[in-house]
Amino acid sequence: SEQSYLQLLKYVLENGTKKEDRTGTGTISTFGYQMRFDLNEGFPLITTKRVPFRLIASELIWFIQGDTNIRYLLQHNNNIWNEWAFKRWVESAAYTGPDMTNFGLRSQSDAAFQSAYEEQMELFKQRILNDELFAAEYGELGDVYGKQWRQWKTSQGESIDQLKDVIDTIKRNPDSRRLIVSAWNPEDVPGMALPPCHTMFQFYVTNGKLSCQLYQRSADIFLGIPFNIASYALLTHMVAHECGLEAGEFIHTLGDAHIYTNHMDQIKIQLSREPKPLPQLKINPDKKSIFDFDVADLAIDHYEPHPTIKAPVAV
Ligand code: THF
Repeated sequence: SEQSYLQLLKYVLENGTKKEDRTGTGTISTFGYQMRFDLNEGFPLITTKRVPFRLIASELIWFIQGDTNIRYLLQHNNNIWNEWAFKRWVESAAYTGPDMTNFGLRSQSDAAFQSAYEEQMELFKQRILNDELFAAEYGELGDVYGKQWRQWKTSQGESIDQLKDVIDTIKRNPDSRRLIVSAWNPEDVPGMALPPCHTMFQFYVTNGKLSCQLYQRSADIFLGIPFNIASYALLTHMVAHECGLEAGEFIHTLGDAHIYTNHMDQIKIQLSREPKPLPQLKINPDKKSIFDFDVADLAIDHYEPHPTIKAPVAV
């Protein structure tokens, strides 16, 4: 239940040690942690703050389609990957606007810079939406999840559809202990803007129920984790739906589990709140294959969370 997540927040507040990080923001961090969510208790969308389900659904469908270009996300009014594409754009030779070096940190401390950044980001988004050639070049995030899940490159120049293969195996041989999808490709990692945080996941079938365990190497506990829990819970439900199984558990295993130091006030507010009952997931029963799903086929019922808590994302 949601308590597992709230306990994680408390655990890292109490046991975390100060640790510097790639983004320069600063964190308190612990190593190695596991949470379990029984998907029969309700859909694990956190209620102690509002978590936007439609962003989770459109991001997951984007992964499942094998798409790695933020254009699809922007067309669905989803801005969660913008910073990573924007970073590539402002670091490219073609960018001639004002200097955007280190925009993530600078926009938090410098109001004049922040308005210049917001203006450049808006121009960038409009160009991605309206200019197909620009989008093909600068909306592309490279070998992120969609690519590794659906078109893993082999040394023979072929491509492996890990997600389709794992679904086929669940149907044919549900007892398999090899129901794995890996996003971590050691050959690609040095050249990646953001090496995958969700390193690999494994499915498991017993008593007609499908469970999923994710190993996440790096976990942004306040902003990312509520998204990640809901996203993999949703994936588990969708794969179970296609395979004629019930959903079992989602097990979330974390490596470097950290709280950014600029999320502390937000976490105190969140921990002062009482969790509400978990909502229910509704999947369009007419859709059979997860590869045919659209955002409109997925909905959340009876979700009455506490209000949104805003926080800056570390880039
Ligand atoms: N980088 C960092 N620092 N944290 C992450 O969680 C993260 N992700 C993905 C890639 N890099 C990351 C991107 N996922 C939000 C949520 C998930 C993200 C990125 C950003 C976010 O800002 N959520 C806001 C709402 C945003 C909105 O409404 O537009 C929130 O309040 O939850 C790990 O998967």
